[in-house]
Amino acid sequence: MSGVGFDEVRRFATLDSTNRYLLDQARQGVPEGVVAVADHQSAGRGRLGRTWESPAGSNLLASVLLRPVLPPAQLHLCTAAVALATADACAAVAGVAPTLKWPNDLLVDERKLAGVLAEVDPGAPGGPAGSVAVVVGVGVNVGWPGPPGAGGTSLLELTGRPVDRDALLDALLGALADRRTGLGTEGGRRRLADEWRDSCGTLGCRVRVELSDGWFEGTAADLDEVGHLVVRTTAGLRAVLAGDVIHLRTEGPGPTTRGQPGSRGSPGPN
Ligand code: BT5
Repeated sequence: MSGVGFDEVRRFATLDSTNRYLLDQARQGVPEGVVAVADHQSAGRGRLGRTWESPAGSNLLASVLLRPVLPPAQLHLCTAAVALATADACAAVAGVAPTLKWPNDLLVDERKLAGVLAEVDPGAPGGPAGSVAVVVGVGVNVGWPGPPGAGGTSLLELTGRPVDRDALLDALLGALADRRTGLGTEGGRRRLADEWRDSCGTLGCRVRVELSDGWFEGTAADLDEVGHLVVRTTAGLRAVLAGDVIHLRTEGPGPTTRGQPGSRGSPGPN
């Protein structure tokens, strides 16, 4: 394993969740940079209580423990750092260049290749003063495209050949090293936000934003300097801190893309 700065990769045949495992480790004070990888998860986590599925031995399931010193409003950038590193790794190892869908998906032709989940424990001991423990997990569909009906794809499906999961992890950790350092400086965070903006396929799309208490539609206009999505609505610009985004279509000429009517959002605009 050559990922600079990630010296300890803990490998497991089965875990309930690599995120859960590393959050527990964080509470026990393990240092930042520890990586957990599992061949199989019995209770893989998605966002908002959803599950992440993957048959044993088919996909990359990994989490890293970060302990950045950064303003709480900028914690989104940890997700960005891992998503960008994952996209780089897919390009380097498989020749596949996904776009990022805000806030946490990697897509190829609107199909989900990978998902990122960041979980925070502000009270976990062991980091530098002012730091917060953030576990960022990523599931990359290497050989299995996700459950039927979920709209996923895999590197195998996209390239027609098997892709080595260890090589992918190695490339991911290598691509994360500088970005991880950048999380600790203002300039580094600005660069990350810029990179995220450049890679974010959500910008320019007509979107439906599902929040815990409703939904609204608009056009994704920008990512602000801390990674919040700025949506233009008929009532003006609105920043979204957290939520699910559905790409309805690209504004202007261009193909219609996936439109999945929300099944979870409560009815009515927010
Ligand atoms: C995510 O959630 O996309 C975050 C996924 C993070 C998984 C990693 S694996 C390593 C680490 N340890 C964990 O326990 N988790 C992280 P979300 O946006 O909520 O997407 C979840 C939804 O995607 C599910 O409700 C399914 O509809 C769908 N789904 C489940 N498994 C999938 C897969 N392998 N590929 C594509 N879609 C999937």
